[in-house]
Amino acid sequence: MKVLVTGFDPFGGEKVNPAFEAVKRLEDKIAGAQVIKVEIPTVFRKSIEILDKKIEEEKPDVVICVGQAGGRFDMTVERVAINISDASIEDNEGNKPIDETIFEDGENAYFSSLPIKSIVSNIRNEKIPASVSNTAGTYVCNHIMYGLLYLIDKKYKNIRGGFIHVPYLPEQVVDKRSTPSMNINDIVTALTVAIKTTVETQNDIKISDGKTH
Ligand code: PCA
Repeated sequence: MKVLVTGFDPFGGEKVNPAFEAVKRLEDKIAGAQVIKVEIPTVFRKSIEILDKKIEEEKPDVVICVGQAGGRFDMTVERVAINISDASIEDNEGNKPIDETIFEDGENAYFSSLPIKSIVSNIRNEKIPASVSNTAGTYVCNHIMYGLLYLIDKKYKNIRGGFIHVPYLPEQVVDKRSTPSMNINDIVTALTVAIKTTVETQNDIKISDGKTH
């Protein structure tokens, strides 16, 4: 089995992105699966084009995209991506789409095809905080998750894919009061668990991890 894992480059004035910092530290083999790691620019459209090329080239069985969610305290496994971009800041090439449809011929939303509940449960078993998130936002992370699931729906039917957001690293919050962070080793462990769980789980477990708001 082959797993393609992507991590975004730094954006929004940060010097690092914990997503690619963690992705590049992953083992090359996890649960018997080959792990391919790739850095993706935080740029609307281009990020999806690069992902598409990489999928074409590598023909993975699983694709997991990873991004930074500054301000969140835990690992958040995204449930859904929506067909809209509404940027609050420019991307790394100066794009700032407002209420823009990602793919005209796509569904309004796509659900992750990763075993999200099993992933959350197994990360928590490692004593690392994790939860299911019901919004990946409307910036480049939602964009690439939507693009990935659109591509899977349109041309890579047998691939399972989804998205995981990770908190800031401690070094990023030195000058941000009361902002949560997670150390790199825990993020790497949590992503490793997510990959292992996806490789080993076909049917997700049914446990509640919903929210009232
Ligand atoms: N996080 C941003 C885009 C790139 C990243 O790592 C987001 O959550 O949209």
